[in-house]
Amino acid sequence: MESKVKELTAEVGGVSITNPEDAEQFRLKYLSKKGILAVLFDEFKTLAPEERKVVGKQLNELKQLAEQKFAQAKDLSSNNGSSAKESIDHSLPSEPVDLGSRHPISLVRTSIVDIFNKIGFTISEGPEIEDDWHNFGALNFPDDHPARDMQDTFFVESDYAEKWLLRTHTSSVQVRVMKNQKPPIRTISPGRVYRNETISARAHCQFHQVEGLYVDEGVSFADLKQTLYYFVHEMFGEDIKIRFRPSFFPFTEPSAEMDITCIICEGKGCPVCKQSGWVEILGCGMVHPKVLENCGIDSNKYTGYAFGMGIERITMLRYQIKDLRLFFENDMRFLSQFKSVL
Ligand code: 2NM
Repeated sequence: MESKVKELTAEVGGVSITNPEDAEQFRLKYLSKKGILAVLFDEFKTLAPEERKVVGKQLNELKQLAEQKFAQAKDLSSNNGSSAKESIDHSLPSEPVDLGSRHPISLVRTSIVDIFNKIGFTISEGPEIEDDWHNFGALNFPDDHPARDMQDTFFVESDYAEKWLLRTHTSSVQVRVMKNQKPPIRTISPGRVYRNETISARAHCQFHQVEGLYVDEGVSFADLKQTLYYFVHEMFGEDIKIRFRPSFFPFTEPSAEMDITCIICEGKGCPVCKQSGWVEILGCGMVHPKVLENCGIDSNKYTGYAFGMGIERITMLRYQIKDLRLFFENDMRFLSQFKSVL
């Protein structure tokens, strides 16, 4: 057996493997379960103890040699790509990457936030599930106000005494700010809001708002108008005209709605502005003294203005989108038309 092992050691040492097929042949012949080495190890078990000592060492060396050969051959085949690698032209342009695009609501929200940031407004955010006090009570909505109706507001089932609901405006965030901070307060609250509306081209049960609030000593309606002029001119351009109409909200007194020149027809009259040349873009007013007091602010010392706008409405005007449902359907044919992420 000793000479057989020696012979085989020479044989294995002399084998040259140059391709994967040879390597596999080599493995089958020497290293597989029924290969030459396995047979030798079986034979080894039958030897006399003194013979085993010598042959065992040689046999192990043979096994190591064979395994080494096979391992080297495998290295060789995985390195074989080297010739293929050299054929890659590194100067070729790469495959185009499909970039995502920003949602139009996000684009417009970002522009609005940037415009108010520039004149010192902070951003405040708050929960989308609110209690009745933050969404209605503190904001001077009477107990029998229709907005509190199940038909208008989504209530959340709860075991608490307090009614819980999906916020119907982001004024609830500003109630929290007024409770937690001292004037001067200058903040905007962008966010998603919910109303129990029948879904159509002009209404949805979820939409987005930006509300603004400025509370300090001596804040006036003139300050409000000046801030909104600045906003409209930044957002839509210097040529846009503005008008205020008296209105009513529970949380402001006096209250107004603001129209701007219709940006579709530039004021000439079209279906979007119903031939009037004007489109409404926001509601505003002086914060009701009761609201200030409800939030722990002295209404003899401080006054404030507030405004609120729907981001969907501004986005529809900006991009001439006629159906609000498009914002919520995630149709790629719609979404991919907007500015890409980079
Ligand atoms: C609007 C219109 C008018 C408003 C009021 C307040 C608060 F919290 F200060 F009372 N925040 N936002 C407001 C005022 C919102 O949206 C059409």
